[in-house]
Parts: sequence; C-alpha cells; structure tokens
Amino acid sequence: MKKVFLPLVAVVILFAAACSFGPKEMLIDSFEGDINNKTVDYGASNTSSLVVSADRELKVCGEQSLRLDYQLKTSGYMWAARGYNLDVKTAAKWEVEPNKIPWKNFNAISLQMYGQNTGSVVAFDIKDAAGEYWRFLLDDDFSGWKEITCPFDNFFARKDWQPEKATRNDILDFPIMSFQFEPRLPGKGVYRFDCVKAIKIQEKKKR
Ligand SMILES: [Ca+2]
Repeated sequence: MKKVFLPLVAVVILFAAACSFGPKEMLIDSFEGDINNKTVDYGASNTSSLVVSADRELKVCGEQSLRLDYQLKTSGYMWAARGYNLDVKTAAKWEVEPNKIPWKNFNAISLQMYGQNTGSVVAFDIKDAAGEYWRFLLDDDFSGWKEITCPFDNFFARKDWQPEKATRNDILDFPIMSFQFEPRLPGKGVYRFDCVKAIKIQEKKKR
C-alpha cells in the first residue's frame, strides 16, 4: 500500500506544481490563413513601398510565414502590424485574444526571423494596453531561420513617435494589444517572420 501511495503523492504534487507555473510559452501568431490588406495593417510613406504575402515555402510554424517585400527610401517609413485596436480592425487575427494571455507568467516575446545577413535592422514594436509603442531592434546578421528572444525588459518606449491618444507613462502596460515589423535601413529586401510567442525565459538567457 505504501509503495503505491508515495508515487501517487509525488505525481499529484508534480501535477499541481506544473499547473501553478503554467505553460512556458504560448503561441500568439503564426500568420496562417489569408495574408492581405484585410488581415494585416500595413503601409508605407509616399515613395517607399511594402508588400505583404504568405510564404508557403519558407516557414516554421504551420503552413506559412509572413513575407514582407520592401523598398525603403531615406527618411521613409513603413509598418506591418497584427493584433487589436489597429486601424484595420480585421487584423485582429492572433491565435488567442490579448486578455486571454496570462502575461504575468511570461517575461519575453520570441519570434522566428529569416535572416539574410544583410546587416540591416528591423524594428519590432509592441503596442501596450495604454497605446504606447515599445521597440526592440532585430539585427539581420545571420542566415536562415533563427528564433529571436525579446525580453520585455529590453524593449524601450519609442521616443521618435507615439500615437496622440497613447498614455506615455514609460510603463509596459499589459495586455499587449498588437505588434508590428518595420524595416529601418533604406534599401530593398525581403523579410520573413513566423511563430510569435509569449515565453518565460531564465534570467541568464536574457541578452
Ligand atoms: Ca506560420
């Protein structure tokens, strides 16, 4: 009886512990389904251009990734956003709604980026619950798919621009409502992204 009971207790304790800590990651967006101007909020300043599409050849999660073909002129800008409270309301295509994500269990966002070692930079912005934009810079200094971890602590509130309605309190207010990609260096190129997740990382893994 005792031999059966002890392992059972151990299993119950381990199960309870696993439940209390929750999952280590949660998929936010993997860009499945239609990718167009109804499902992505995107655009570019006058002389620059941005085209979004689904790439079914190069992907990591599911059937396809998000492909961005861009041409950025000096002093131009562009963006490709997914999530909630955007101008394009139908871009609310996350796998899970923002308020259903247990943000306190996570301390970073991870994503898959297809690098081509161009030395270019892509800004990855998240918009918080108060409308404030926070930025993390993605360096294209590798080739092929790479999982990039973006700890919440390493995002900085954008100083160059914020929406007029944003509460600029320098606090990352949860839930995060949307994210966007913005190629930063003038030129022409292609980027692909996939598997945007909320994750829990160990302190030592932070960069
Ligand atoms: Ca995908």
